Amino acid sequence: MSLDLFAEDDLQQPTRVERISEQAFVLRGHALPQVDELLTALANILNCAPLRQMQTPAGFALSARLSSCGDWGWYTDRNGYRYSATDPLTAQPWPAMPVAFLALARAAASTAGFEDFVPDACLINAYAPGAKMSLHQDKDERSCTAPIVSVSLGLPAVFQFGGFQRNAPAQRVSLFHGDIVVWGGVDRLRYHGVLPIQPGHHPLLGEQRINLTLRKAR
Ligand code: MD6
Ligand code: FE
Repeated sequence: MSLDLFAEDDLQQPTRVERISEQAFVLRGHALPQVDELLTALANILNCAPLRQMQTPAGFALSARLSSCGDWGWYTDRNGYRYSATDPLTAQPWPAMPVAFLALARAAASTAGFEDFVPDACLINAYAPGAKMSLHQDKDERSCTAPIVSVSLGLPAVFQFGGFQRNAPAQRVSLFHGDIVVWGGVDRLRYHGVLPIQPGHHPLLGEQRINLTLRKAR
């Protein structure tokens, strides 16, 4: 399904909302009006909580580099996966969630039919060409009623959106700079991932893709 909407502050450019499942949507270009603000806030966050390579409990390195902001940050190392209130790398609290992130996430969630979304965690993934995210479920959050809002910036990606078991067939959805994926409700626990990022150069972000996923962790 694809319909044209005219958002209030997007300079009258049509922005498409694509439904990829019952309660999962791709909001094409919905982050574009806020990109400058998002990138300024992001640079400040990464100054305090740098991107870093993380390890799975089994000892495999994630190919994307990660950081977080908000009350809770997501972390994985040999001791397991968890949300923590402090950054293990710096022993400091994670940087605060920027108002621009909160406002964008709230608006996107509402467009997708999830009212009053107040994320308390934002996971930041940075992909260099070749980096990927294997199929996984987001199930470390305490509440499964809140949606997840995922903002794509920089190089494009092919997003895999699967079923409720890892081996179920997965749709492939191309995501571009400024696109937002929102999902929740009956689709909240679907397996999903990102195929290896293709080499390329993005005018604002260079040779990388940044993904922000905003969640309610607690
Ligand atoms: C990514 N995203 O797009 C990885 N998780 O880089 C995710 O793992 C993800 O995009 C939950 C909801 C939306 C997502
Ligand atoms: Fe995920």
